Amino acid sequence: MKKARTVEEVSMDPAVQQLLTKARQEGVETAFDRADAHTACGFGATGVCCNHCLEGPCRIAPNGKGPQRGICGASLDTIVARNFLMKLTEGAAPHAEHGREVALALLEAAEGKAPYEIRDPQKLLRVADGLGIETHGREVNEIARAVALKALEDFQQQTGVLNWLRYRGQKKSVAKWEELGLLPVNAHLEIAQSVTRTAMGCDADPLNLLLGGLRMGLVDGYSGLHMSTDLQDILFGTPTAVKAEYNMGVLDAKKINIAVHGHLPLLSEKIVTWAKQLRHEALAAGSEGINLVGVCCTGNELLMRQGVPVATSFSSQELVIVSGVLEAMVVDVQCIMPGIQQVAECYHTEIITTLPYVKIPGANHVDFHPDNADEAAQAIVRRAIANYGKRNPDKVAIPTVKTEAYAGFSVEQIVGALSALNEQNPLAPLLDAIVSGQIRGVAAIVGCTNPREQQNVGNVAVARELLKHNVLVVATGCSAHSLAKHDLMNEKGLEYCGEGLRAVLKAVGNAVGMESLPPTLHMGSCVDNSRPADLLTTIADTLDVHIGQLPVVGTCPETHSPKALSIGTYFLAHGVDVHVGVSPQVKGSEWVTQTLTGDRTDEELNLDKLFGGKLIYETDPFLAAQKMLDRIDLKRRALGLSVASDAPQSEDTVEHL
Ligand code: NFS
Ligand code: SF4
Repeated sequence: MKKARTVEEVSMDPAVQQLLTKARQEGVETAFDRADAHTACGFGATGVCCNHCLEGPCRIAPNGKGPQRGICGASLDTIVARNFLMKLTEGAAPHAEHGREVALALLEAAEGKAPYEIRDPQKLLRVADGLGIETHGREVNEIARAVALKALEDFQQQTGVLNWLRYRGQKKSVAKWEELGLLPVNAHLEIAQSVTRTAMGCDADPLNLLLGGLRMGLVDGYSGLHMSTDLQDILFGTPTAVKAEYNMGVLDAKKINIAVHGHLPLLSEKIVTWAKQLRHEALAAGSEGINLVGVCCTGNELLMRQGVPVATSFSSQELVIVSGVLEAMVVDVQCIMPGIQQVAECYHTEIITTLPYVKIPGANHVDFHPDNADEAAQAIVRRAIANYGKRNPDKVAIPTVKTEAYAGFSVEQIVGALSALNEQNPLAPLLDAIVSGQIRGVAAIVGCTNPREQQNVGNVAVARELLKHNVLVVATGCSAHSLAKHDLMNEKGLEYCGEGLRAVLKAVGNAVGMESLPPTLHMGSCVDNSRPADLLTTIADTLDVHIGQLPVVGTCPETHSPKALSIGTYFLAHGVDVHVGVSPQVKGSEWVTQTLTGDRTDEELNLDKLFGGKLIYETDPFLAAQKMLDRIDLKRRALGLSVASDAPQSEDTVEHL
């Protein structure tokens, strides 16, 4: 058995360190302990194990020893590419389901069957317009219904192209995908076809399988990210800048604490409402009120629109319970560790599942549908109130750690702030700064934390290094939690920024009455990766270039989730370079690896040649940042822009733009 890591080796977050120490003292096992106990299987870790039929599992040793084909004759490259496609499908499917769930809720709301209202009618009009829906002289609910039906078409139509791709895709990229025959028809059809092509005896061509992976990236991007964000903004409001608190110190021993965890804001928005309305019941139970805290991306959704504080990110989700003050953890879908139930059983916390397709043995279930949203939310809040009396004071220990951080940077908010500098042409100040080199490029830090990795270290180190070199950093998902907790979303983090970047952040901040914009801009949850994508589309269209020509990168230093891979693939399809700091499990095939990383020297196609962007796999955050800066400079040169004097001259070239 491997040696257990110390709490400092597990996380750089002092609150996580304190609670993990407490958990270990109380004999409570968490994901960090299980990560120490597990040894990764070398075959699985390199993608060479095939389990797609009952003849197998077949595994191919990449060192050439033993059988070199599966029993069916599948080659090493086929097996690795097929496994990779399966991962991308597992990433795209939950995001597409997210889009569909929200579309259904919008439809029911518009038809008066679900208790939601349209909080941003202006966005509704813009989205309807973009989708080619007539808005003139029509009622809000009538337009909302038409938008919802257009969204649902993207899960039903048998011919054509995803409506959301036609609407949100950059025209130049769409033309490229069309030329390659990659345009998805409907998300469900594509996902079913993807599962079919990975089934035994179907697609065996590694290149075709990887192209199938790109389709999954597009499905994730348009039926998952863009659709979810657009419809959620319509229903719950488009985020504006908000100051909120992060980390375990947001728990309140005097109040009834409810953690909302998962991804869909459909239920959690209602819990916000009912936590306020049932306050008198909480007071009657002897508490000082109800305190809602967020975990993972539900946390991000509520943070962005409601300023609800965030307790923690993915890898430390169980530790919120270890504080001993959590009356209930409500979960919907995605990134919910089944382990929360074992931890909850050591305290008084009730785990409440809410979707019929996401249950956990031992947890209680309150069935949620948009039409019973109010009843479900009330029932959940009342359960939490009832649990307050069961709290064991001997087990209560809340770390005092918390940080203030800004969030709420939707594209609308960013453009709004920029227009304080230039009302006629809001993007001009940003573009001028990029052209002059004051801002060297833009990076989106996305993705997760991972119990096998030292929590926050990769996310924070990559961010600091990029900031130092004047890269404007935006962030989403759990990586945004890492940055917020370590002062990269408040004024303190400005010390990490290079001079040029700091001057721009201050100038824009001053124009909107702040001392400065924060060093990194929180753009939301993982589905909100649509927001940086929209920003890039706007910038590229203004400059009349392809998104892939812009000096921009995406990076997920600490990911655990296939969703991060499918989001990354979406950006790769645009020609954006994407760094991943955790192995994407393709190393077993040199062919697959080099096709993705653009390192193949033969005349055949690779990602870089096809789209002008490639996968960068690098576990060391400093080297990763250096490689990203290198690519940023390469793209600056190709655009004829100045390059910082400290930039190394790369031997790399941009192949296909
Ligand atoms: Ni994204 Fe959000 Fe967090 Fe990772 Fe999971 S919560 S959808 S997958 S772990 S960022
Ligand atoms: Fe083995 Fe082929 Fe079956 Fe995979 S599909 S388990 S390689 S026989």
